[in-house]
Parts: sequence; structure tokens; C-alpha cells
Amino acid sequence: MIFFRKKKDDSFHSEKNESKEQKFNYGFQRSRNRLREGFLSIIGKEIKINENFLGDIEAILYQSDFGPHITENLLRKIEATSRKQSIKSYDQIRDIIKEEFRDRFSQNDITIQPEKYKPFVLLVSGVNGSGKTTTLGKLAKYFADQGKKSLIIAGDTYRAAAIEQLETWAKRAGADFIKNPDATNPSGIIYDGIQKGIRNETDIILIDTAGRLHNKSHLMDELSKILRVIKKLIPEAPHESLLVIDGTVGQNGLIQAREFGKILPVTGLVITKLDGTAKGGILVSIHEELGYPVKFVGLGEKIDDLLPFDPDLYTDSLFGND
Ligand SMILES: Nc1nc2c(ncn2[C@@H]2O[C@H](COP(=O)(O)OP(=O)(O)OP(=O)(O)O)[C@@H](O)[C@H]2O)c(=O)[nH]1
Ligand SMILES: [Mg+2]
Repeated sequence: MIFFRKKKDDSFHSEKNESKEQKFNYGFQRSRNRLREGFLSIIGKEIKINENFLGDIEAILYQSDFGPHITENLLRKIEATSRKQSIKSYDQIRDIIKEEFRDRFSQNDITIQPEKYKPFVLLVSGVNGSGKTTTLGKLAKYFADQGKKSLIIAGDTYRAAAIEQLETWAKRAGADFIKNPDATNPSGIIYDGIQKGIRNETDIILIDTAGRLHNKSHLMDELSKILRVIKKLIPEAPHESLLVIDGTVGQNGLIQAREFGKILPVTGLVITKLDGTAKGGILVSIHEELGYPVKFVGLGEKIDDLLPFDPDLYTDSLFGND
């Protein structure tokens, strides 16, 4: 078992001090451009709500992956509104969409209250390559910015490179780090790590796990075991269990992710790589499909590119707010 404490390394932090509005705007740039392209023929022009027009809107929303349910709901709303008042502009359509999204996310509670427990234990899980390790590093930085002391546990004992990757993130975030390069399963290191965290009065313990596919039963069993190990030391932990989902994956990734909820008490989602897709509507689809709150969004590869999800900023970034 190897444990180190590091001073914060500032060289990896973004130089620009962008606001969260700017980050959302930048992260959803591709998606916004795609939607703008779709809406180009109606922006600034007088429109007429008819079947053709609704068909066009449907195609645009589909292309951005808002999914059939949400798209249909929006079309119905536009139609219903047009029966009560005349809809003549894109701005009015946009307002209807915004209102719908506001409703949809009104119950989306992103609150994470690390001060409620000490140590506060946060676990990440998800399929291979979804962005777990990166997210964990970014979270350590997020909590460090709030003056919290974190310990990262390298719970991915399958890939040697995973430990190094995580160690680099821990250094960047100024977090303590615990690993065991010789371990063949994660239980021991997680057990040791939590004990260490308790002893050192760490505020937050962040546990990384290996990527796994839902149909690999031994790996899914291992998740149950991880849960048992955590609970053995702190029965009410993990206080936060975040399922990390790649925002660029299709339905398959979603189906896999759903299986995690059968084993872990998932408390929320982190949707990553949203900067890498023009189909930003996928976020609403994933939320709808899995039913967990979206707590954070990954909008880039830098350490500051993980942001608490904000439905208003999300909608403004997609549809504009001018
Ligand atoms: N553009 C972008 N890339 C991201 C984001 N989050 C993660 N990545 C990239 O996605 C790739 C995979 O990230 P990891 O954090 O290693 O994913 P993981 O889930 O830990 O992978 P496994 O441990 O192998 O299952 C890396 O190249 C990351 O830089 C994001 O929000 N935006
Ligand atoms: Mg990883």
C-alpha cells in the first residue's frame, strides 16, 4: 500500500478564469451550432404552425438526440400553445422549449452536502471509458476549491495505467492519494483507504472503480463487494454514489448504465464529454431514461471542466438567450 500527501500543483489549472456561463456556452457550442443550423430557416422570420412546420421541428430535435418522448411532448406543447395564442417567431418556440425543460428538471436536486458527514464518502461507477477517473480528479479539485481535504482511493486494480492516471489527477487537485499496485481486487485498498481517511480526519474520500460492463457478472459482483466493504467501516456510506455516463454514447451505454442501479444505491449522474458532441439533447434523454438527478456535467478535459448541472444554463447554451 502506498500513500502520499501532495501540495497542490497549480500548473494544470485553467489559466482563464471563465464563468460557469462561459463554460456551459463553450461546452455546448457544437450542440448549439447544430440546433442553430436546424433552426436557421425560421430564426428571425415569421413562422406558421402547421404540420410541415412541426415535422421540421421534430426532425431538428431528433437530430440533437432529445429522444422521442421529449420531442413529442414539445410538439404537443407548441401545438397547444398555438391554439391559444398566435406563435409567429422562433423566440416563442424557444420560450416553450425552455419552459418545458425547466419543468422537466424542476426536481433535479444537485445538492451534495459533504459537511454532513466526516469523512464524506463518494463513489464513482460506470462502464469502461465513461470518464470516471477524470471526473474523480475534477471532483477533488472542486472540493479543494471549497477548502475541503480529499483522499482519492485507486479502486481500479485492473489497469496499471489507471493508477498512474489517477495519481496525476490527485497531484493536480492537491488531494491525498492511496494505491496498491500489487492488488488484484479493490476491496483491500478501499478498506485501507477508508481507515486512513478516518484516521487523518479527511473531509472527503473519493473512490475510483474500474470500468465494467453489466454483462460481466464477476465484475458486477465485485461492485456489491465494494459496497459491503465501504459499509463495514461506515454503514451509511457511500454518501454519494455517482454513475458516470459518456454523453456521446448511444442507447447501448444507457442500457448498461441502468444495470448499475440494480446493484448500487445510485444518487446521481455525471454526464461527461458533452463538449464532444453536437447532440447535447442526449442529456435530457439520459435523465429521462434513468430517472436520477444529473449532478455534474463534464464539459472538457481540463480540471476545471466539471460543473454542477444547471438546467437554465443548459437550455440557454443550447437555444441561446438573446
Ligand atoms: N472532451 C472531454 N473528454 C473527457 C471528459 N471526461 C473524460 N474525458 C476523456 O475521456 C477519456 C476516458 O476518461 P477516463 O476518466 O479515463 O474514463 P474511465 O471511465 O475512468 O475509463 P476506465 O477506467 O477505463 O473505465 C479520457 O481521454 C478523458 O480525457 C469530458 O468531459 N470532456
Ligand atoms: Mg478509470
